[in-house]
Amino acid sequence: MARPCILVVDDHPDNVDLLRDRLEARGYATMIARDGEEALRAVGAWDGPLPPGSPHPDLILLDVMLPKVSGIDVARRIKGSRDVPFTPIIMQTALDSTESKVEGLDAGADDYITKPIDFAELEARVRSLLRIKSLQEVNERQARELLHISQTDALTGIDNRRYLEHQLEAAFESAVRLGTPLACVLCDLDLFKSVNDSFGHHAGDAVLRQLAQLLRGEARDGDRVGRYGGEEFMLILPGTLAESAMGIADRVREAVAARTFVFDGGSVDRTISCGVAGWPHPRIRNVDALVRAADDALYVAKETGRNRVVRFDSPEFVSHTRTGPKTGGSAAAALEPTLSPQADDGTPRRTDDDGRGSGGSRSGAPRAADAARGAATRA
Ligand code: GH3
Ligand code: MG
Ligand code: MG
Repeated sequence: MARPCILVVDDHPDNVDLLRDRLEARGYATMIARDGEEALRAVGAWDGPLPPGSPHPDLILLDVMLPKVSGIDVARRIKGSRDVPFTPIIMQTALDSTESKVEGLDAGADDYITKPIDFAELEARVRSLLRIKSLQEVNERQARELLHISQTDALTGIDNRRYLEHQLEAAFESAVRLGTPLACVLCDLDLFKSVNDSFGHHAGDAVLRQLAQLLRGEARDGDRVGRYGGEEFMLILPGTLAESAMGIADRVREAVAARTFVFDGGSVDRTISCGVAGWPHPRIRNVDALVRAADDALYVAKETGRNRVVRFDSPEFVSHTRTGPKTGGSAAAALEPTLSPQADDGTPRRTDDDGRGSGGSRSGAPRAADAARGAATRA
């Protein structure tokens, strides 16, 4: 392990020399700052964060009386800065100055030591704070890992449903605030059950993993791709009109159709169907309506033959909704609630939670709109 590095902040050259020599003799690396400004620069709290990879002290030994910026202000600024990782501060105070000890601790110092410095005591305090720092780092790493796990789909490694919904909420809010368009694409593997049935679950899992990577590869910076459930994936496309999203979804559809998915012991070709919806749209006033619209469009894509992209409210969508599907009769009933009159607050009113029926081939999987409606009910 690298030697811990201590930033000695003191304007008296004799003190600096003494502290540096003693600390280095005990195996610590040192950095020196001779005033408050230099100290703040050394940790990236003066004019912006340090460039990545710059040396950063593990602990700061800070004098109270300093030129330019006082030790108290240095402590306050370091502890108040989001750019500076947790760095313990030991304040050096005069023996008789209770006031500056209190002020230093209140400003964020983690400990203090009185002058003249007793080196055995200083070393013990340094060791103790470095222990706390490494525990803190373990905690932070674990928190980052937990956050990542809570946002990631375990099978495919892309965003999970919970995180997608969070991102979609944020994207929708931002679209409404800035008046920029937002598109949502739901993609569902066609006849995927037969992959499991013919080749086993491990083959199905491999297909899902490869599809996730393909979708991620097709996404642009700023887009989000996640697994919405089972064999259903969502693309969130900020700044994209539904019409442009149709082009993107069709490119993705073609890429999937051209792809052969491989697994242990074989390979299989599959296609996807996509439903596209976008804001602004007179009937899409919130995230639930957006997801429901994309899901209704996906349903029509399935009903009209699969390996297709359908946009919510397109002429094809409307005519299919009017005439009803050839099989099952479910789509018209399913769409009716979405297309029913708006509620007083302008949001589409869903009048029939069970109107979807079970015709068509999507009956086995929970529909995204159903889930979204469930979420809305819970909210
Ligand atoms: P459609 O074209 O109508 O979408 O037909 P489909 O066969 O894709 O749809 P269906 O809803 O009948 O079947 C979805 C299948 O997806 C059934 C389920 O076992 C499978 N599936 C869902 N999640 C996973 C998973 O994590 N791994 C594997 N291997 N299969 C999964
Ligand atoms: Mg499917
Ligand atoms: Mg499905």
